Amino acid sequence: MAEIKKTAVAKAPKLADPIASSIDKSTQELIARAQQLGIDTVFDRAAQMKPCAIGIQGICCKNCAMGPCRLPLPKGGIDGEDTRKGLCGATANTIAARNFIRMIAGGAAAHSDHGRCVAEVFLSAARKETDAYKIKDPNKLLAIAPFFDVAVTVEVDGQTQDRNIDEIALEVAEKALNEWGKAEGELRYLKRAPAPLYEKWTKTGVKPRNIDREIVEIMHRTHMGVDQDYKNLMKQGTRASLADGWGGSMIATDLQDVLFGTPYPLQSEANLGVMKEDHVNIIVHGHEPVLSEMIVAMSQKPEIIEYAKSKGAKGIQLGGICCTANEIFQRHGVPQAGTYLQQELAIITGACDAMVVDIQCVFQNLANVAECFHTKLITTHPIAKMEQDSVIHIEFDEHHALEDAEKIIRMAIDNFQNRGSEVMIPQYKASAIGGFSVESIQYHLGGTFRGTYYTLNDNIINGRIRGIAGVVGCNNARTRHNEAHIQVVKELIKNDVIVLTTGCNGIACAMEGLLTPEAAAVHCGPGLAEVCETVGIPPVLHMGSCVDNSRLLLAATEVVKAGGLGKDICDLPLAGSAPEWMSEKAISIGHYFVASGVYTVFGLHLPTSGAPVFHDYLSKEMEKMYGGRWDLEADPIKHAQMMIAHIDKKRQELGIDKARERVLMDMADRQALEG
Ligand code: SF4
Ligand code: MSK
Repeated sequence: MAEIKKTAVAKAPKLADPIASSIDKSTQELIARAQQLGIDTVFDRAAQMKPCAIGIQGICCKNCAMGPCRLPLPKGGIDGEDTRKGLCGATANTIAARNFIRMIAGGAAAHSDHGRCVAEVFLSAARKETDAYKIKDPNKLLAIAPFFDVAVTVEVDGQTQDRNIDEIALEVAEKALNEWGKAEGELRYLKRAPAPLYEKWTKTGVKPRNIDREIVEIMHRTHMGVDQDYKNLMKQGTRASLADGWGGSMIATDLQDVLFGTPYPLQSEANLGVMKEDHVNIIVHGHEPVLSEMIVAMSQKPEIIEYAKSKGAKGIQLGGICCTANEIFQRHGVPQAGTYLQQELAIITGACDAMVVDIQCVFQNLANVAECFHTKLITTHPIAKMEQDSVIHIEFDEHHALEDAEKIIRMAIDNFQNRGSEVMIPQYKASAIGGFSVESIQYHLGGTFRGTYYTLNDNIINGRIRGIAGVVGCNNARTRHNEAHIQVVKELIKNDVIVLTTGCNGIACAMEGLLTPEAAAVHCGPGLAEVCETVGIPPVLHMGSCVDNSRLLLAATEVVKAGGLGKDICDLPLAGSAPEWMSEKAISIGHYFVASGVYTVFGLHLPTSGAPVFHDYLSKEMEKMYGGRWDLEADPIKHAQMMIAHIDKKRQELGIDKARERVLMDMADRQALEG
């Protein structure tokens, strides 16, 4: 039996209230369980440490050693001229804008470096340097090749013939990798956007040149004494965020689909109740499917399952946390064990035999929690290690990927016998359907015969579907876990707005049972319920991980192409949301949504409130340039209503508001008849 070791919380005894910390029962039970065992979790730490009141407003600058310079808003706000300045004279607007675009740089770097890693693995696969990775979806490869100017056919003796798929793969791989550092030109994928949007980017001078350059330039411009005009700083922020959404993230999504398969709907389950007491439980956490795909493949091998049985387990149960969960859920139906805020709790079940992490959103405190149990915590990425000695580092390399995966899984299996008696797996889980890629939505809603999103558009035009919302993003321990996610989504679908989800919102919706067709009858307005029932889809469509927000951009583009709803993304009855955001990646995503024409509402707070002029620039002026703008609302119902008001405004501008009134009248008539 593993001995429970206690981590130090003695000096800060204030503990989180489990019920006030999360709407999810499994989370509540495990927070209480951790407290019983004397193990601190993020929820307790949030109760013990308040955020900095100045930093939260975005007006603390530490970009040189004369600072940090802190520019708090005077009590009662600014009356007259804003005279606040740092030692160098930097205004609140400059400081907030520099901080904001540094967040974009951090987020864009994270997504894009993930994309680069996938592109490198893809290149290895194309060069046949590895047996582990193969092209699983040649059709997707053929679909993206033209964007890289790679021919898919060849003329032989006056006849057009299909080109060898390996040759195409090699050329696409080399050209895709070139997008990170090419010396001239612009990102190739920008041309996938609707033409008017591309024109806006041209006119405002924000087309990214290559991915890395835009991120580096942010670090230069925000260095002490360089760019000191918030508008010019934001111009670079826009460039870098577009390099993320229409660059690094989009390439990551596409190449992952080519290598691992484009998602199509499949069924699974979500929440910590997916862990099984009599199985070897392996939790995969982080972001890059390059690793988790190999773990999934290896865990299904008969000899590995036999090995688990030889150690007394009934089998191997995989579960995902964060975006790794989304990646293996959408392609393999591997259950989602939980969202970002549940990572420590998966170990506190006492039944986690190994937690395998790669990059992004991984708590360093996992190591302290794992030390209290038998759990092996395994880091796998060369850029993401932990200082604690208890953490095992097994560096994952595409050239021996399957061997690495086997080593990790055997280590977990061997560890099964070391479990203590303190196993407590909360018995909560929900069914969930995932796998709604742009292609599979087209198949479900549009039909392949038209090859467009025509049926979706038709239902928007006739008013059964009021509009589309992209609801995405993280959890944040400063707000009740999953509450805003679920309230925003429920309010939207109640009002006939179909929801596209990614990231931890997708997992939260899965845990709440919203990713099932049956949820439509319970939670949706009559129009959306009717469409979901007819087509057999959930009202909330799970479109993948954080890099897969690029799927949302392309889905919106497909809606534009299908016709009848304007000529650009900003014309659509569409809004974006991140109700519980926390990461720099969320800011990058939020900004590429805005710069692509999407009205985007964030929950909690934005690090702009201390610089009202800069805040207004984001929330008002941006719309004049790109058709999208930022907004902020912490109250989930008001948040959703603001999105609905925007959707209604767009319906009115499109002249389709009357159609919806008629549909609602029909439903009222029908209800009156039924009554
Ligand atoms: Fe202060 Fe200016 Fe240095 Fe920032 S760059 S810390 S505002 S002196
Ligand atoms: S994992 S970035 S907490 S969505 Fe992509 Fe979740 Fe946010 Fe990480």
